[in-house]
Amino acid sequence: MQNPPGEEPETNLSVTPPKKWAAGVPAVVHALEYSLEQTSPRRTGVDLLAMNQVGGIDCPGCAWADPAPGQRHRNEYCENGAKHINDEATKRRITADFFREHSVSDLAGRSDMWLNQQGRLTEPMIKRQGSDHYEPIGWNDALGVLAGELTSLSSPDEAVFYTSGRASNEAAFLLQLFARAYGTNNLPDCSNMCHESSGFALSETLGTGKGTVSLDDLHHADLIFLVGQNPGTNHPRQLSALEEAKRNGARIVAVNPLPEAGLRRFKNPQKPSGLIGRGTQIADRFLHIKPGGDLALFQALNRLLLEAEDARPGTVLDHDFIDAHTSGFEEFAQHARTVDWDDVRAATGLTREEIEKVRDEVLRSDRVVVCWAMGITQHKHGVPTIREIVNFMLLRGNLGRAGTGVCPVRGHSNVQGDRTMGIWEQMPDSFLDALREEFGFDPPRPHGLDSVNSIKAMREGRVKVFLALAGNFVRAAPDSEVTEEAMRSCRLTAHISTKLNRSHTVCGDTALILPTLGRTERDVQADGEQFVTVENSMSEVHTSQGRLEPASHLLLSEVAILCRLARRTLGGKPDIPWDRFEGDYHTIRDHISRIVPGFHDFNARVTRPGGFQLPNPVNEGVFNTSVGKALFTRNERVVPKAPEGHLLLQTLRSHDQWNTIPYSLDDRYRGIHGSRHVVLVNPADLAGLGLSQGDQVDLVSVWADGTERRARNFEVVPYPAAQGSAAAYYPETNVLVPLDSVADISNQPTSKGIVVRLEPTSSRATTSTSSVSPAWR
Ligand SMILES: Nc1nc2c(c(=O)[nH]1)N[C@H]1C(S)=C(S)[C@@H](COP(=O)(O)OP(=O)(O)OC[C@H]3O[C@@H](n4cnc5c(=O)[nH]c(N)nc54)[C@H](O)[C@@H]3O)O[C@H]1N2
Ligand SMILES: Nc1nc2c(c(=O)[nH]1)N[C@H]1C(S)=C(S)[C@@H](COP(=O)(O)OP(=O)(O)OC[C@H]3O[C@@H](n4cnc5c(=O)[nH]c(N)nc54)[C@H](O)[C@@H]3O)O[C@H]1N2
Ligand code: SF4
Ligand SMILES: [Mo]
Repeated sequence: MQNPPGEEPETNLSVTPPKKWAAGVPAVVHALEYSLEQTSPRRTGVDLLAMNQVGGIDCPGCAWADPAPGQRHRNEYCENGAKHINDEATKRRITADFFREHSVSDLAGRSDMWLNQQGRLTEPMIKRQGSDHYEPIGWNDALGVLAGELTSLSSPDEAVFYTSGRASNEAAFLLQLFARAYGTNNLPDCSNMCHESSGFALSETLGTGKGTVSLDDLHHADLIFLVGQNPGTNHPRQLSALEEAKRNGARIVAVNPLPEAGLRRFKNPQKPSGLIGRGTQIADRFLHIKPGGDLALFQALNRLLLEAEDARPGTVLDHDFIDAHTSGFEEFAQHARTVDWDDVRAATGLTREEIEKVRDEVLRSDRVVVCWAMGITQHKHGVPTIREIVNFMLLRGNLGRAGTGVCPVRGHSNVQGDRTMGIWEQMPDSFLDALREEFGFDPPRPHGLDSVNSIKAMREGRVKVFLALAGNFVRAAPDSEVTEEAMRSCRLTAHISTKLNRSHTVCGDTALILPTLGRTERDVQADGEQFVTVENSMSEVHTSQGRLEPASHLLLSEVAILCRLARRTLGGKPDIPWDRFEGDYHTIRDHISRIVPGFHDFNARVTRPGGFQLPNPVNEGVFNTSVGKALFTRNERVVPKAPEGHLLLQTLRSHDQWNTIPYSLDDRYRGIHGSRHVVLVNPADLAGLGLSQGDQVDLVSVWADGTERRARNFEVVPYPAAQGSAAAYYPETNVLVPLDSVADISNQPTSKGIVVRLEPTSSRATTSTSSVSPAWR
């Protein structure tokens, strides 16, 4: 039996015990293996030493912050950063011959991994209506086709402009400027599927959508929570910060349905002791929580803190802070006292004693930081969960002081910067007013379409043109079959990309591939060599400058593509100096400095070593909420439940993938080798379901409207997942997430917490052979 298109047909699973530590010698060796295979050693060496250094290349991986300039290591990167950069710097090339050989239908049957491994895109290509092949096209003609479609639409709202978080600030700013000058706020982005819940919850309660901590705060916290986050795999250098915090005496509480390797021990590859020693223990306490139980956990902790205050008045809560800076305490407290311990137990799977021990940790700690990521945001109740975390922080004034704060750990290297630059379908009037002042046109005011609503609009024929600045929309989005049908119903789909992916193969009547420079490459324009800028998870803005020769002389920079497209489409109205923008990126930054708060003297400040940090109002005691104070909120209780015989599935990343792109079929830290078609389930659940290790199952999700969705041929792996839960890899399981299954308020797809049943596959997959050893010892 074949796996569906986009997925590896051949698998050969073997399972070893999950690792109990992350990032030591094997991590480094593994990255080098990947580099040597994809690039020449010389090229690799040049790239890696420039990575995350002052004046060098910002790692195109995650958004973790760099240490202060004087404190950086010679090798300031992790295994994954090395893999990401080498994936871009590969020597392999996709030329016109490749597309002559492979039809679009052929490519649509290939796996994500295969498509990515074909190398860098080198020249613009078009698939014309009725044809099944991409063919070469000149830049002028390609942009002419796109501009022609855009100008022929009956309304600008019939186009959407998607952005993925690897785009630079300059490119992101230009894309939103172009879209708004053209007449639409349809600016969906990967953030709609990532930290949207964080943005909504934090803006409402604290008046800023961004995290409030710096690396220094983490280093000096007494207690750090890691909730719904897998730093060993997804933010490896966070482990160095946690190691430093522990050296300074911090304690760490990890909350996760999986005992991830990076939450246990860290062997620092940048230190001699990291190579041979036992490493640093990361979590002092591990809460093996049920998926979606975090809201109940923080509600329980908040109740315990209120009761501790009752027992010893004046010693637990920060009354000065609450009185001066918050609103809604009484209503919140009244509600919090009604938390029911049976509900908490049912929602979290944790005992009251376990939670009381965490309360004691909190009471011993003057400075607390809470970090979170997709394990929180991608639930239906992601927004209330984050609000409840904010309640928890407000109670003891753990905001705005050194060593305290909230830390939504961002994914893509510049996802936060793209938002700052205006990539959002709901930018506030203050930003739109500033655009009007600066450029003299009236940006549209009605909110545009986010990712989920874009798919709905495409499906219903309301959107006809899709342009993506980076990313792999059809694989990142939920409900894969629905999304693919929506993309195929467009008149034109176009992608500004570095590498081939499935979104190029699931296309509209006409499709364009617009190949672009990557971060690693020199970007030379009319006024000389350019750099771009990015913002990390801690709101630090700095430069990134590529050093390699471009993969092809036909590549244009993202900025150049957008400027030329804008000129062709808008024909000089409004009067925006696109030519000057293309020739010299300083001119773009000049405009940004007058539009985006915190960016004054942008060009001067960003070229200082380490760049500059954007101010966070919370750290200045300012809460720009509806009432001018931080808000306590009352959040309804949620006890996530799967019906009898079902499990709550989370879709997550392996150690060897970058979002929609698997680099290999292995997940070393979890002990999975040779296949991604696995489902990790607690042995007790397996026993209850009459399943055992190595069984082949289909994952069947059941949605409220009675429809079912199926992901075929997964091999069962017993794993220490919290009882009642299951885990399987994204994007293979996106097919299971209904388009309507979104988080309340944020409209973010619920990629965690999907109700599924495991149905034995009728005939065993003939392509799969297993040599399975127990995963859990
Ligand atoms: N190597 C690598 N690095 C990456 C990426 C990548 O694909 N590969 N992607 C980048 C991007 S865009 C992002 S957004 C980040 C994502 O970073 P993460 O959020 O760490 O990514 P996920 O793999 O989705 O893992 C979610 C974690 O939350 C846990 N979890 C799931 N459900 C729950 C729950 O209900 N409660 C709690 N407490 N925990 C839960 C899972 O077990 C897992 O450990 O990583 C970035 N970095
Ligand atoms: N089920 C499920 N779905 C999820 C998630 C999940 O946890 N579970 N996570 C969600 C999250 S957090 C995110 S962020 C999204 C990710 O969604 P996306 O950001 O859309 O996906 P990526 O896989 O990061 O995109 C990879 C592609 O980006 C292009 N690219 C890479 N570098 C560059 C560059 O420098 N310039 C340009 N122009 N293109 C470039 C390449 O062509 C590459 O193929 O997926 C979301 N979807
Ligand atoms: S932690 Fe993130 S930013 Fe740092 S080197 Fe690794 S992937 Fe790159
Ligand atoms: Mo993300």
